[in-house]
Amino acid sequence: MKFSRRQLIAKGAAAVSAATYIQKSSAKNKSFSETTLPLVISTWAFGESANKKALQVYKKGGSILDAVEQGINLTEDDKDNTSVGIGGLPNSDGIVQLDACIMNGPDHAAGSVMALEGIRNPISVARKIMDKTPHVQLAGLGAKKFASNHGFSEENLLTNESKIKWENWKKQNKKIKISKDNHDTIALLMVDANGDLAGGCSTSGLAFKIPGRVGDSPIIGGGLYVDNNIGAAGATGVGENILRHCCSFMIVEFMRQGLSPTKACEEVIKRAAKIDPKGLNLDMFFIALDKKGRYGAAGTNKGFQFTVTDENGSNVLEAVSLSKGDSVKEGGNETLP
Ligand code: SD4
Repeated sequence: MKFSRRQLIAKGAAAVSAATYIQKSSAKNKSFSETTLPLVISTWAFGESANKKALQVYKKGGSILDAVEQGINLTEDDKDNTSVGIGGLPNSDGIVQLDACIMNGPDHAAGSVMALEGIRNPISVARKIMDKTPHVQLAGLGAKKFASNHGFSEENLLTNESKIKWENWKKQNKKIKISKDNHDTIALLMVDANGDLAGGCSTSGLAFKIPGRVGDSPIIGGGLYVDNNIGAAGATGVGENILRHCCSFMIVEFMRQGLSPTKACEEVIKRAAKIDPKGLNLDMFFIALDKKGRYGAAGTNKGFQFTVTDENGSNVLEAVSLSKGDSVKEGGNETLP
């Protein structure tokens, strides 16, 4: 039997058990299905393999943090993804500079690395910073030295394909802009069976950026935020915009105020659009997950997909879009308690 979103609310879905929630699937997956904890959510459709890996690691006894890290490692190791890890598009000098951060809910610990060169797994370096130092963030050469001292091996991250794209960009003297082709940052959020949360975000940043430029992805509260009492949020899109509005932090704060994950993402976009001269032209996209396993997503434009995975499988869902004229899709399960 199918219920509309509002009917579900009216029917008091609060009766659903602590770890089981009904999910409204995307247009692609029209039927209702159950989701269980642990649950993983990540940006874009390619997040599916990272999500699956994260669940696998957790099921084998890894911590939620191990799950997040190793899930994201999979995307970082994928040379076909030109926005994350090896194969990432380089800066204007032709050098791949990576940004990442990781955050653990239970102890509110965080690690972050930015403008890291020559190391393919910045999320693991971020975790090492979190675990082994009194600091949260390391940048550039210091970060690289730290990584080398902790056993990370150095390699050339610029693949031939990315090099060709950079050379073409130079020839055409193109502007730095974000497009579907360079828009594949991974933010991954996980809630375990106890309701503990963790998250990570990893990117090569905007293609052909000015050397040393850092976006939102390694910034706690910008590209990622986790509050174990409430929920977690992650971002992809134009980091300059996401950063200026402290978006991931604000999403979690909106959830604290009682908004559903999807509504919290929408509200942040509306708030930013209201005060920003760019209005809705901010090119930013968010995923959010709360402690109970409710999830949602929204973006300034249509086309943003996110992937939700639990032990029953994965769903690639369409996020709500706030652009004028875009139809609003509901890819979240926030109708639940
Ligand atoms: C950045 N937010 O560095 C990243 C870019 C991105 O998919 O999300 N690309 O601004």
